[in-house]
Amino acid sequence: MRPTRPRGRNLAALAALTLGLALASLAPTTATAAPKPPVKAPAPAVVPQPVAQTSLSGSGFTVTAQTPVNVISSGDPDAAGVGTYLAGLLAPATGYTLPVTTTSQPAGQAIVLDPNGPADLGAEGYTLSSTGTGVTVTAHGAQGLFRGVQTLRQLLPAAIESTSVKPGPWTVAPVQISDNARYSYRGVMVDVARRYVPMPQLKRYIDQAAMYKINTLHLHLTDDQGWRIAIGALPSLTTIGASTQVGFTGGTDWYYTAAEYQEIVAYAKSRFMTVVPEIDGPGHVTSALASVPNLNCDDQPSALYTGSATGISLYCLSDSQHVANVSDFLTTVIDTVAAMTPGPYVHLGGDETPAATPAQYSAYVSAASSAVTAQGKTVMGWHQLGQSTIPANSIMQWWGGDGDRGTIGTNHENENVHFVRDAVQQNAKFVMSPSDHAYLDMKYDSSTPYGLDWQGHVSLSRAYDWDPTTSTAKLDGTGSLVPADKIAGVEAALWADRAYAGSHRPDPSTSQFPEPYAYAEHMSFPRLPAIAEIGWSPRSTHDYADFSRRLGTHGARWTAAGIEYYAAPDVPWSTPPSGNSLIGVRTLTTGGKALDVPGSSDAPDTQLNTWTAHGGNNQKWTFVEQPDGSYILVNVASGLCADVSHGSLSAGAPVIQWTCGGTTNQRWEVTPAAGGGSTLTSVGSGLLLTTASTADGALVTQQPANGSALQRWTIG
Ligand code: TNX
Repeated sequence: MRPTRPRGRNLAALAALTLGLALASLAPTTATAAPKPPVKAPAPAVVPQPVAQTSLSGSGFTVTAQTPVNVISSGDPDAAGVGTYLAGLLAPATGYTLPVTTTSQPAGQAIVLDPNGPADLGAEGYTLSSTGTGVTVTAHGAQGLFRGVQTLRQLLPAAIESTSVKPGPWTVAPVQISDNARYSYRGVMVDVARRYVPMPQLKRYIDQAAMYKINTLHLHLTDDQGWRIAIGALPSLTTIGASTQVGFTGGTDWYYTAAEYQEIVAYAKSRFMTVVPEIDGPGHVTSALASVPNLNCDDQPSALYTGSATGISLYCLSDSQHVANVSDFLTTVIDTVAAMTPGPYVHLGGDETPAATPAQYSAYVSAASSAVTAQGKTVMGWHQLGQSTIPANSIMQWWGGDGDRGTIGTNHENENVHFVRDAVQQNAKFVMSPSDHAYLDMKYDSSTPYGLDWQGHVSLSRAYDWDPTTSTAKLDGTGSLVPADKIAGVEAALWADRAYAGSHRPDPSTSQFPEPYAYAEHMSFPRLPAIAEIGWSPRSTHDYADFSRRLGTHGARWTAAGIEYYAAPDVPWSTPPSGNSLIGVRTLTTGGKALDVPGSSDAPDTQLNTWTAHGGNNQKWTFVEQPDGSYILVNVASGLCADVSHGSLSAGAPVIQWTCGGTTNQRWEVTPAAGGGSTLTSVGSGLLLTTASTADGALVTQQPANGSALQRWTIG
């Protein structure tokens, strides 16, 4: 027997887990059991975990088409907007248009949003009370109401996240909650430079992050591979600098116009999220060097860059004329960006500049930071920025990991440790993004189809298993470089150096570009909620077993919302598998020929065919049910998954085997077919698994439904 691979084991464990859950729900109850005590409803599964929560008796409050949303009058003009937002949130699944009114006299049987709570709730704290007679969220201002509304939505059934009308009933679990944020900065960074993210997808991601009380959106707007923000006085930055991204050239609209950027800022603000724009430098600047010749020492434009390397570029800072050029350039850019950014921060990057001398690096920091402070903004930067003089109150972003921590206090402390010490000496504050826990671009495990692994694999438990107060401490947790009172908060970072991989790369022969941002959802869910909980919840509630139990109920929410999450194998996902008998090892035959990996090949990208059925492992497929009820098909011989090549949406695209990732081009809906057998429809394309003929070696592709026997499979 060939050894089982880790990937195979994971999937087998997942299959066993989902099957186990299905069987448990079918287990008979014993007739002789003693009378049971009254069953208390399970504690609501809120993520991030609230500070204090008590389940109440009773059946809770049921929202109906007549339930009013009463916003209590206050001096805060944004409070009514939270009421409207809540009604909008509940509308798609309930089909209700709840009346929103501002009033000093709430009705009974209402959802009441009261922004007149005590000042000691702070900007984000709230209390929530849900009983049979209504739900009341109380806060000190609109922002706290908004955070409380995120909790309220999690007290409703998972189907509330559905984008189409569902039957209900819409009952809010009976509970008393008192809650507040541990840290005031809880961010997520999106690398729109390596991969441009179109507006609708960025807004969708903002909504997803807001659900977990993330309050800061850091946009990594510039890097070697692309410049994504229009600067009116420097049009070449977008005509030239925005024309590339990793793996692609020729873009004409891969950037945000000033109006679009302001639209993002406004959208984020409506979700009580602050935008932090990052203009990275003095490295990560090829897109600028290609657009503005006098930033180069020879005054010639650099070539554009579409690869995935880092540490490859530097502004010319080696003579006073070029320092002046860079300074003028940065002043123009930062003035423009700051004027469009209501939030207090501009992020100056500062990472990965192997070629910079200390003097060159300082020249950059000095020019860039004076431009920021001249606009009344606060400097943020990656922790390397601390090596230079930084303005008072700057915020440094720590991205080191255990490798750096291991050198603290030894006689070979590394430069990351030095830079942090330098910044602390300058009284800087810190946002913690330890790359071995909070980097959403790290693979979960070896089967993750995208991402990097320079910090190893970051499973869900690793994403959860850290604390900001020790993330710059020695490995034994003592001697934190950053004092606890200098920690502003946490940030998850969704870099996009490898946002495409293998079959997930859009098919260049079609116009299907860009593909939906499956990368963001697969890498962020479930890890972003883990980072969000670290930023919001008290350390005393930190408990992975409890977190994963609560989070397990969110899979059904994400499925309802259409979020393509990664079903981490150690989470008890409650989305019940349908109990469908297909789970397990199966064969697929049509006309006596079986779906087959030719030659028992181990190689990814091998096109599947059909061959006389012989019972070999290369004709056996493990069906693993997915949260949406579809299946992935894992070949027993190769451990690879049946996959529509390149995620193609075109008829005739080959069906190949590829590393399992659970993305939509690997999910198949099984439907009984008229005329016998079942069709397998690709969730990604809507086209059917089809063999070319009944001859041995006939190739398998996706095709539109045509009723042919070559699309009707017997699942044995
Ligand atoms: C390092 S950590 C970078 C980014 C890459 C990332 C990939 C840091 C501030 N810079 O340029 O995208 O690793 O994981």
